[in-house]
Amino acid sequence: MKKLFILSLGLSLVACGENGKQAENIEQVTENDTVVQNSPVTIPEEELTTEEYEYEVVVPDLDIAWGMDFLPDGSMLITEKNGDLIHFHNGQKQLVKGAPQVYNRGQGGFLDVAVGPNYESDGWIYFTYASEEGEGEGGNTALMRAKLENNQLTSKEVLYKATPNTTRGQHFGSRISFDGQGHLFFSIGDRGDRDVNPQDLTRDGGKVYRLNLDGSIPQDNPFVGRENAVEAVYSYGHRNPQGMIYNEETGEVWVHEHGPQGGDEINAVKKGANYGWPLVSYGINYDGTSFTDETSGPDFEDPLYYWVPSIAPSGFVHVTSNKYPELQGDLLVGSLKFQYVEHLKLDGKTVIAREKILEQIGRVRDIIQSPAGDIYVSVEGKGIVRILPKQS
Ligand SMILES: [Ca+2]
Repeated sequence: MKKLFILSLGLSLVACGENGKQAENIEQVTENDTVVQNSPVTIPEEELTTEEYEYEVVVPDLDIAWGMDFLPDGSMLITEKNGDLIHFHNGQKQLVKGAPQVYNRGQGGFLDVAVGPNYESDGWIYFTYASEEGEGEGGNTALMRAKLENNQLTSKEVLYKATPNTTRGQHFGSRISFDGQGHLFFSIGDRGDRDVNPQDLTRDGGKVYRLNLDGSIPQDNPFVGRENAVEAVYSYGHRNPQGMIYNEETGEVWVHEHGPQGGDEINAVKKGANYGWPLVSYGINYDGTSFTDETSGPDFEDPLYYWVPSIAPSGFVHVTSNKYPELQGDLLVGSLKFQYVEHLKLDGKTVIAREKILEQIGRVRDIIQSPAGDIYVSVEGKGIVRILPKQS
């Protein structure tokens, strides 16, 4: 555990997780005006409140709509895990031709879609998916960009393909975000090989990656020039990030990631930082045994927030829209396991409350805010729904 320096008027909040571990949040404790420590927060299940929201189904009859994004004309691109790319336009679903060939196994398949930041001038759309491309049996996560012309993907370029291929079905990631400064971030999970991949900078998996929009490697990436390092890596020691946002207020990319049993995390991604998996964690193994006694350490970046028990997070939004005043400035996270959307109230970078919305809606796979400021949620077996703002 890191040492805490508690001085004069530091605001302290103590919360007990179900596993009996105690977390202290020392908010902006300072020593000679230097921020010393900001320990991770957890809020126990008993304090999770519920709030009712109405919703309407916008795109019905989808299987596992893994990712979605809006084009400038208000139409929507939707990835189905099985490999289908759907263009939802004027209330009609159209199957787009030329979608990437996906390795549909376990948690792998067609993953995220993100319309590029310069789409109106360059037409680029970005995709992540599990791919069998390259040597060896099985697959690994790939990033492609392409253009949409006459209901067909054209100008396809594979910008990244992780190696090696493996037949393991776990932890492909993956989400895509842009930082508004010409970079693309995407995630790849540890591929079910936790003791080999996440801590090894020469291997893919268990990482957050940063590329230029054309797929080239930014020369100021943290491991450029290090011998045998994967130079696209921006941060490491991650388990399986399936939610990613660019937080415009802090200028940071944030991810959430699945923990083992307990220990799902929200991390603010910092250049070159190690997020600790599997050396430190607030979780335990699924068989109840502990794989590490350490929750924190001097070489590791602490999470901003962690969940015990795990909610199995997928999809992540930082709400900037003023259509939902009670959500504005806060985070929304989908729960696959408990089948709701979690609203995390933020005070700066500190989570101060948890609220369950869309209770029992189904396994929540993705959440986005549309350019018009509406919030859309992808629910497995149901389709895509829009959360209706509360009438004042
Ligand atoms: Ca961690």
